[in-house]
Amino acid sequence: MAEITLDEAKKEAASLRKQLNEWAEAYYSKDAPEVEYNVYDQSSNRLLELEKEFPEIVTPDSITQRVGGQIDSDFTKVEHPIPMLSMGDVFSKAELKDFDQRMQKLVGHPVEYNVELKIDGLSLSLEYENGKLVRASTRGNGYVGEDVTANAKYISDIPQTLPEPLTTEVRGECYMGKEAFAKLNAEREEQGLVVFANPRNAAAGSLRQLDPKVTKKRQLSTFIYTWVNPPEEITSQHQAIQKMHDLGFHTNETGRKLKTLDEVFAFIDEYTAKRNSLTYGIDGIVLKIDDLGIEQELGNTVKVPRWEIAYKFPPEEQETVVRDIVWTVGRTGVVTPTAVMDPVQLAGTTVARASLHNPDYLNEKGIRIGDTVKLHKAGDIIPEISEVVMAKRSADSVAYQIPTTCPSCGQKLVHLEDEVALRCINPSCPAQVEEGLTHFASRPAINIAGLGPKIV
Ligand code: 3BA
Repeated sequence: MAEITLDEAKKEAASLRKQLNEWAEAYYSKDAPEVEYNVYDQSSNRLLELEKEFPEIVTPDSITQRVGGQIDSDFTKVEHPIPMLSMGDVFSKAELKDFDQRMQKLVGHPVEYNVELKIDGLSLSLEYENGKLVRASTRGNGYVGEDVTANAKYISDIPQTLPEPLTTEVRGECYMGKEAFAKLNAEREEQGLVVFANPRNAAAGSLRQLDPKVTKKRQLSTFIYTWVNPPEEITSQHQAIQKMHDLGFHTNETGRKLKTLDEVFAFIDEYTAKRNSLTYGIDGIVLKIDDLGIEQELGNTVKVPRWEIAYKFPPEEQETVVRDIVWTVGRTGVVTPTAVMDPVQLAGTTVARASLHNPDYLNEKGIRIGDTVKLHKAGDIIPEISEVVMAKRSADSVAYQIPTTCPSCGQKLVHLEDEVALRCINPSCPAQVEEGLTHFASRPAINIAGLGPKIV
C-alpha cells in the first residue's frame, strides 16, 4: 500500500463505508443495485486493505464486520443471459389506474391481469437439465448473480428432480417465513449476535452462505412465479404458474386472474386485511398482463418489463412514547434492553414493548426515556422502533446511560469479543440460574411437566 497516514486512512475508510453502505442498501433493501459488482468489490477490498493495515480504524458498524449483508465476492458468478429485471412500482390506486390506462392504450383493448402477492424475499433462478436441478443463483445486479446451488439443495421445497426430463429455467422468490424469522432472531439475540432487520435480509443472509450447513439450519422457502422458457402450450401467466405447480414447484395459491381494476382494488383491500395473518411477509401485490403473447409484444424498457407493475402497501407505523428501558438477563448471561412504551394498536395487535437488542443498537437509534418514537413490525410480527421523532423531544431530555452492572446480581457487565451484547458472566447470577433451570425443565429440553417459570 502506498504511504498513507493513520489520519488519512481513517478519513478514507469512513467515506468508503458510507458509500458501500449506500450501495448495499440499494442492493439489499431496495432491490435496485446502483453499481456493477466489480466497482463494489474494488471499494470493499480497498476498505479491507485499509483496515488490515490500520486495525485501530475498524469500527463495529463497518460493513466489513457484518455477518450477512455484504456482497460476498467469494461466490462463483452466474450470468443471466435473459436478465432478471426489476419491477416498476407504484404506491397508490390512482397510479395503478394510470398503469391500466397505459396498458389498454398500448394493447388497444382491456387486458386481463394475473394478480399475485408480492413476497418479501429475494429473487432466485433455478436451472434444470433433463429434469435435474443443475444451478441455483441469486439475482445479483440482474445480469450477473451468485451461484448458490449447494445451498439450494437444503431448501426443502425446491424440487431436485422434475417428473419430466425438462431443460428449463424458472424464477421466483426465496423467503423466510414469519415464524422461522422470529425464531432465528430470538436465537441470535440470545447468542449476543446482531439480529436481522427483516425477513428479506434474513433470507438473503441465509441463502448467501459459503457454508451450506448454515443454510440448512435456517428454514428457507420459495414461491416460484416465472417460467423463463415455457413450452408452447403455455400461453398465460396463470397457466404457467399452474403447470409449474404440477411440476412440483412451490407456487403461491393466492394468485388470481382479474378482468377489471375494481376487482384488482378489491384484491388489494382483501390482502391488506389478511396480510397480518399470512405465515409469510408480503409488501404489496404485483399486476402482470396474463397473456404471454401480449407480454412478448410489449417487451421491456431498459430496467423493467412494460407489462407489469408492483403496488406497494403503505408502511404500518404508529407513534408512541418510551416510558422506560428495562434490562433482562437471559439464560446465557446476555443482558438485553427492552423499551416499554405507551400501548398502541399496530398491525393487528396491541404493542407496548420492543426489544432494543443490544447497547450498540440503542446508541445508534439514540433513544431516550420520554422520546416519541415511530414503531413498526419487522417481518410483520416483531415490534421495532424505526426512529426517534426528534421534533417531539423535550428540551429537558437527557441521554440514556447504559447500565454497567447486572440488574439481577449487581456484578460488572462485560463485552465479549465478536459480540454486540452485554453479558453478565457471574455463574451464580440468580436471573441466569432461574432462566437456565426453566429452560432445562422445558419441553424441548428434559421436559419436566409442572416445573414452569412460576415454580422455578
Ligand atoms: N413477481 C417478484 N419480477 C415478480 C418477472 C418479473 C417479476 C419480480 C417479481 C420481472 C414477488 C424482480 C426480480 C426478478 C425474477 C426478475 C412476483 C414477485 N415478477 N410475484 C415481472 O412476489 N416478490 N421481482 N425476479 N425476475
